[in-house]
Amino acid sequence: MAGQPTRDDKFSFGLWTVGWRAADPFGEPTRSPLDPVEAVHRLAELGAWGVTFHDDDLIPFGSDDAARERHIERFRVALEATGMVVPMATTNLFAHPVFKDGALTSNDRGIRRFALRKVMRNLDLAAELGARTYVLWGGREGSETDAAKDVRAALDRYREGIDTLCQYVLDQGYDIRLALEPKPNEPRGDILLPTIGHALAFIAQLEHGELVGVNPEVGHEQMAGLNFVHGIGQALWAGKLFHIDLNGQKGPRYDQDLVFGHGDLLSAFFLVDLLEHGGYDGPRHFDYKPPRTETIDGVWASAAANMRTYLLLRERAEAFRADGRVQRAMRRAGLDELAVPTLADGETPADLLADRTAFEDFDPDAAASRDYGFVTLAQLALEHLVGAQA
Ligand SMILES: [Mn+2]
Repeated sequence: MAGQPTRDDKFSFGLWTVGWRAADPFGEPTRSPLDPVEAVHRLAELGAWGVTFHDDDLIPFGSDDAARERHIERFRVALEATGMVVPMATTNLFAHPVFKDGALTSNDRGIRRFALRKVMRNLDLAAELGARTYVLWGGREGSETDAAKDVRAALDRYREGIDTLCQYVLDQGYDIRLALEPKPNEPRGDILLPTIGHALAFIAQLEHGELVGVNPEVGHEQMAGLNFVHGIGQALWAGKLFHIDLNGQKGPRYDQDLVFGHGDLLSAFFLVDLLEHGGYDGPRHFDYKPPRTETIDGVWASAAANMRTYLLLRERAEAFRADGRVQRAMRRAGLDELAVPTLADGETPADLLADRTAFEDFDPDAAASRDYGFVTLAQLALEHLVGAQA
């Protein structure tokens, strides 16, 4: 059975996850505030490796310089005492009413300049604490009506903002890369860069695109009805999976932020299989919300559940790949054949035209009669997932 999480598993949590007080649009908080220092200690005891934060999670908005330093110092002491690292940091560009029409793409130019300064200030702290990834979730970058936002101008401003931040990182010599986090809607009616695909296309237009990747979240893609495993596959293929937010979601509805695996479990299985075998070596970061029904005991139980679910799925994915029947089913399905280039080494379009076996003598009906056996393979995956093949 899967063991306890260790630092080598690279599990990390946002301070805002376990620290969520469970206020929702219809109800007041059900839990008391959680001291970030307590969060660091408890997460370390549970086997986590890292902790991440928005500037305002650590330093309440509007704190003066002296108070800011005190908050940072207490946090630093907790990190040193526990050995926890800060692999990623991010900016709260959504909570304060000033950001009600967005931050980097607000129609108000002064707000855009203030937002850039807020990010730059927290980038300094991120670098100081050793973070290598800086996430930008543009939750308020968007609109409720198409009359209110010129999307082309907004994307110009978004690009200008990200280019400016990249230039700042380069000027300061920080060893930090930026990661954009797509989401289709909520809190805005429609959010800019709604999916992994939109974000990748945007990154291709940047001046320093090499410094910018994505931080996809399970639930965000599933809110858009998309296949998260395919999205992660494309982000890996593009060399752009800089970070990942793991959680659970039950289809297209509001952003549920469930415990990892507590939504689409089969997708979670294939996701862990892909992360473990697809060359991703970054943090396994949980961005979830302990349900509003839970007390602080349930908060820690849910944090532990995220990590345990990941380890169980990793164990099942390894057993799946090691099973001889699975390997035979994969060959029958043609997975190895898909890895073979369609043209031979050095073959040109003219050579392909000259190859009669490719067309004139090709028998489509015979080829169409192939049985791929995908159902057998899918069932083997399911049986490994539920432990029937353990
Ligand atoms: Mn979410």
